[in-house]
Amino acid sequence: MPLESPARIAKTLANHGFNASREAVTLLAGAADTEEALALAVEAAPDDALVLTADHVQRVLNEQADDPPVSTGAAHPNPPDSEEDAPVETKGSPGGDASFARSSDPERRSISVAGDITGQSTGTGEYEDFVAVFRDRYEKLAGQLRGRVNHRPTDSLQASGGGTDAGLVGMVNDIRSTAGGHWLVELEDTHGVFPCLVMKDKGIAELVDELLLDEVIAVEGTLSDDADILFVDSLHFPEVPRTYRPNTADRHVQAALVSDIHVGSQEFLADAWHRFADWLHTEEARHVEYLLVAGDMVEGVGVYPDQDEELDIVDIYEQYEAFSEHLKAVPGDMEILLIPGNHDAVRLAEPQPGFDEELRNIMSAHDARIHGNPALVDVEGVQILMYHGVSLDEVIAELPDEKASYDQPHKAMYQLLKKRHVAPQYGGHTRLAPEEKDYLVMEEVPDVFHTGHVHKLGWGKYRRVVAVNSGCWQAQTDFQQSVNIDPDAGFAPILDLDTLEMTVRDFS
Ligand code: D5M
Ligand code: FE
Ligand code: ZN
Repeated sequence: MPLESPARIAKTLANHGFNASREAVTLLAGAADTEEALALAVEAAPDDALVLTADHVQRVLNEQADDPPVSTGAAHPNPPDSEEDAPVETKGSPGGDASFARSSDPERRSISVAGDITGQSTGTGEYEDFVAVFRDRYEKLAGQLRGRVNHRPTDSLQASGGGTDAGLVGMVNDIRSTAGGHWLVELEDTHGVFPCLVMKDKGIAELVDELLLDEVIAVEGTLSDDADILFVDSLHFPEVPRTYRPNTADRHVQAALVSDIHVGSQEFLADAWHRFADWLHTEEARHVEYLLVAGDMVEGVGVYPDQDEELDIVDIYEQYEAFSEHLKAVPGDMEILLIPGNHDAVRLAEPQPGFDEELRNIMSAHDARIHGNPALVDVEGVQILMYHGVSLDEVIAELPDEKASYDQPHKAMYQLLKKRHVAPQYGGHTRLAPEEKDYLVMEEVPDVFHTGHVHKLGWGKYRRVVAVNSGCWQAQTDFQQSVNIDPDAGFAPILDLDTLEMTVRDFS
């Protein structure tokens, strides 16, 4: 049955607990994108509404008509998300001009951070801590999903009886293909596990491609005759609500979002970095008042096998001293915020705390703010989720190319937004530090999601949330050459905080 059929629309609405007026169903059936209109109408309807009226639907359709299509960056002269790999629009002009002041009086600036592990770590590495962190993840993400399905705990499903409709919210424990080519997804909640079968000929089978272990999803379907397996009809991710409207700053002000500087590596591009720093001193950059760095300040030591052969500075402290010198080239009247990455001298397991006292003292240039990875940074009202991005390697390895690839790193970021977790799958590339709570859950929808790590530049919008992966300042390493990673080095993404438009400056 096509989604546009009135019967299907009515059934979908009923699943969400709504009766619908005939006019509402007709309006939805006639919408340009019925699926989106239906989802929006359900989301926008008041919680206590029993009947979805034509009014509710009309309001949603009007809004849809007003909105530019998402994921294209609308008025952007050089559309992000385009398939071409020439995302850059402007060359930064060379040369410095120190004869002007930054646009604004520092009194108007505001920056604060939430969700930072720094100084809060309680984990002892014991088994109980793993139990606690996964329980917290489940509780938080299940809380986001519960309203959407009529769910039961795993241990009471069998009692509902064979053949009945049932729903379940659980953490993905196992994904297997069956001999017949279907998918068996085992979901776990705080009561136990339950097998869920996704038939290969169902439209939702392609969603199984997007699943990662340890993420939390909801499913609905019908129980088998013995009530020991659930045949899945629908599958839901925690998601960014389609109705989400990002926050913006009250004035024209910009932030440079960079990462992966890798000072200390022979491939660190000092010249490109200094062209960037010089540009920041020019009039053209007078609105760029914030510099956010999403990890890998330095190359580090012993991060990867044979890395020492490519080191320019072999001592880790000297690397940070050199980084601090390069940071001094940036104007002192900017606000600077740093979080660590996997090359930095903090624990590798996530969440990573900010640099310790000794390193802070070395990096004291310009009083940079130092936080953990991830960190939710509020810059003049805009919520910027900074995360270094090690899990992107995992998402790219596990998901099909069109959903996540090194050439379009922002699409891998969309998957994390959809799952509302920065590093869902535990045990591969991503190391998880057991803590009392899961700092890696996106409890709030960010307005901007800023990552690095994969050394590729890419940006786009996912349901109006800006996702930016910022490239790097390090030329291709031998390892990257051996696996054909061609890094985007020497670019600075600049974000307008009042409009959330992006411009990328080329200093390569
Ligand atoms: O990693 C930059 C990118 O390159 C990221 O996608 C991981 C990958 N990379 C780089 N070196 C290695 C080695 N030796 N093994 C596996 N993957 C690697 P970054 O950690 O930011 O330098
Ligand atoms: Fe890096
Ligand atoms: Zn990295």
